[in-house]
Amino acid sequence: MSEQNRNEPARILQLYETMCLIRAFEERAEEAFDAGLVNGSIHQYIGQEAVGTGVCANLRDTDYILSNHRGHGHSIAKGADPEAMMKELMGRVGGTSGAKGGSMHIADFSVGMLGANGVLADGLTMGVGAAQAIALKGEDAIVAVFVGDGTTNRGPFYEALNWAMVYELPILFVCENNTYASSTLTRSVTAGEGPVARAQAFGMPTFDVDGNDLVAVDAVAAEAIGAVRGGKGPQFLHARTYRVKGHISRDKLLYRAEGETEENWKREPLGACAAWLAEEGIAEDDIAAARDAAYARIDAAVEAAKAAPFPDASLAYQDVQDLGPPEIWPENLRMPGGAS
Ligand SMILES: Cc1ncc(C[n+]2csc(CCOP(=O)(O)OP(=O)(O)O)c2C)c(N)n1
Ligand SMILES: [Mg+2]
Repeated sequence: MSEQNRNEPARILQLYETMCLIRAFEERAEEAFDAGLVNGSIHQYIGQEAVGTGVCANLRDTDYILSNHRGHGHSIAKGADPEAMMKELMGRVGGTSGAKGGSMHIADFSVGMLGANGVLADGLTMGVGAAQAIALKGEDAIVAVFVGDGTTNRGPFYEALNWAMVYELPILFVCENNTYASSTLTRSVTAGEGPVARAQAFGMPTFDVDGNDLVAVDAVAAEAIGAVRGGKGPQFLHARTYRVKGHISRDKLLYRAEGETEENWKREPLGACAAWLAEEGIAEDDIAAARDAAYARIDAAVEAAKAAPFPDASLAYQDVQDLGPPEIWPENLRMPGGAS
């Protein structure tokens, strides 16, 4: 895409639709969770849609991403099929990970989505591994890794940044600073000046952006990704945003100040993007149509997931590694007749 096309309203309208797809997915996923259709827990991306969307809009199909526990939005933005994702959440046949992963282990290698991950910071080290593989094989691709603000207090964050710099790997680190780490205000447990200063300590070029502004994220991501692709080594993009929903869907937000959520809700990215599009001359009907199309697609995904069967129990051990020798498996994991 040429630089003139970057702020093209038609392009931003498409990205707005992607953000709506993510928003609709998260809302319907919560409804499905409340209805008892989803096991485990779900971490919603509501309020952060502009980050994943703006970054992935600048990646190629052949590029890779690594996600974290809050991975639905990253997956959709990279092109994963929301219907297969909803099936994964509900544990049905056709799920992205064969119904064995659930919300925190969505992966879709066909679109370069190498995996969400429940262990904080492990996406970073895996992303560095993927970037190292690209470098060794001489592939024309890059990796983007999404990491939360709280996770920058974990050791693997430093290992990952250090290794990436030492080997000048083709990787973009995207720090989504949504203000919280679970119920903790991240700044209250973080020494120093924060994620940007920490990345700079490794000599890594950094970018800082309003993560609720899709147009801004898109532009900054283009610059940062351009630098990675141009052989300038690892880059660090810090996106300031806010997690308007709870850490998990059942979080009652008791640790927040009165009015805090409402105040931040006024800055959520979809409304701001719709206003930008209207100012740029896109008809209200076209903006509404993009939103409606996204919700219709997700509603159909929910219906398809509900209608899909659960996998046959005989598949439980397929694709599962490292159970050890069958004789040490617990009784309830042994297959009838001793088959493995
Ligand atoms: C190694 C590890 N420690 C703790 C947890 C529990 N945990 C899950 S999410 C989370 C907070 C993460 O905060 P942040 O990195 O800011 O991401 P956010 O949830 O805000 O997107 C914690 C402590 C975990 N999953 N993995
Ligand atoms: Mg956070």
